[in-house]
Amino acid sequence: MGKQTISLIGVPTDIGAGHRGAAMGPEALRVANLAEKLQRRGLKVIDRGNLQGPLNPWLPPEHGYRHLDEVVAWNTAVYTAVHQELQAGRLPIMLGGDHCLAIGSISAVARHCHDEGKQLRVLWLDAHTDFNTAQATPTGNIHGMPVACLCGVGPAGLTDLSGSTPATTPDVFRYIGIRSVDEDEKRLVRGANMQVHDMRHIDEVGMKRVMEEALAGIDENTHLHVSFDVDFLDPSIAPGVGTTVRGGPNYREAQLCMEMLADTGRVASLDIVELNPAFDKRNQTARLAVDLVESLFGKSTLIR
Ligand code: EXY
Ligand code: MN
Ligand code: MN
Ligand code: MN
Repeated sequence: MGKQTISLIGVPTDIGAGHRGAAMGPEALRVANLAEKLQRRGLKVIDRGNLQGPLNPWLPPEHGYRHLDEVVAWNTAVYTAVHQELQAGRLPIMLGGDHCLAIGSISAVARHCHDEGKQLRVLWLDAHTDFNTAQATPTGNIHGMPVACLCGVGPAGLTDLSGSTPATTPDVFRYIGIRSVDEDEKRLVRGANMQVHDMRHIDEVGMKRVMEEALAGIDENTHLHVSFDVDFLDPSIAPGVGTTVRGGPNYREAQLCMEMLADTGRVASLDIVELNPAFDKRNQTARLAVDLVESLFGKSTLIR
């Protein structure tokens, strides 16, 4: 296979989040030289610039959702942009923005996989399971709901983006790094029989075995999508997120996770979400995210 062309799609909004600032994520990743670092790896990179959508009105939830109309508008734009890049044979990287935007990106990936007869596997790197519903959510923030929406549980405008509902099913997801799940959400995650590699499991068996488990069953027909919520990382190395939860993967654990994903050769789309420069120090979290993404695209410390 020849070298891939990567498309960067900026999505500057915090419309689904509980803190303002993730709208500045795309520019922080550009300032941290994301495109240049990937180009230095021999990849072709096209920066598509930023999508546009409604401003954040910063209102309380209605019927269990905050800013539902605006979230639908942003995700519709993400769906169209990501799908277009996939259809053209390019590898889209969606630069969030908050994690609600993965509804649009993964709906596009699911549609593409369905049309191409590919098997989809989604690696969800996150402190949270993002499996809430309007009834279960303690906040109404839709960035806590994308996985549920992708599995068909949520409002019509978010569950039907791909043209068929559900966009995908619980069995395609592998959660890595989980350490904060709401009580009602836990019941939903268990009920859907989701595969959860939580921090306790990483502590007990190590990142290597966790990644082997999460990648089991993939083959040459698999489209691997990585949804990288930066709050996956331990806050001591990644303070630039709105929803820090202590006890996350350290630098080497995160690198090994990315390196093992790269080794598969099957990564075909990526979200980088929840980076919040308003909480960051000297753009260090953006620079760390870029460092990890370089590893996801093959940078290695190996000399053999
Ligand atoms: N579970 C909480 C909620 O639903 O409000 C927190 C969700 C945080 C979601 C972050 C982005 O991963
Ligand atoms: Mn394709
Ligand atoms: Mn998330
Ligand atoms: Mn999270």
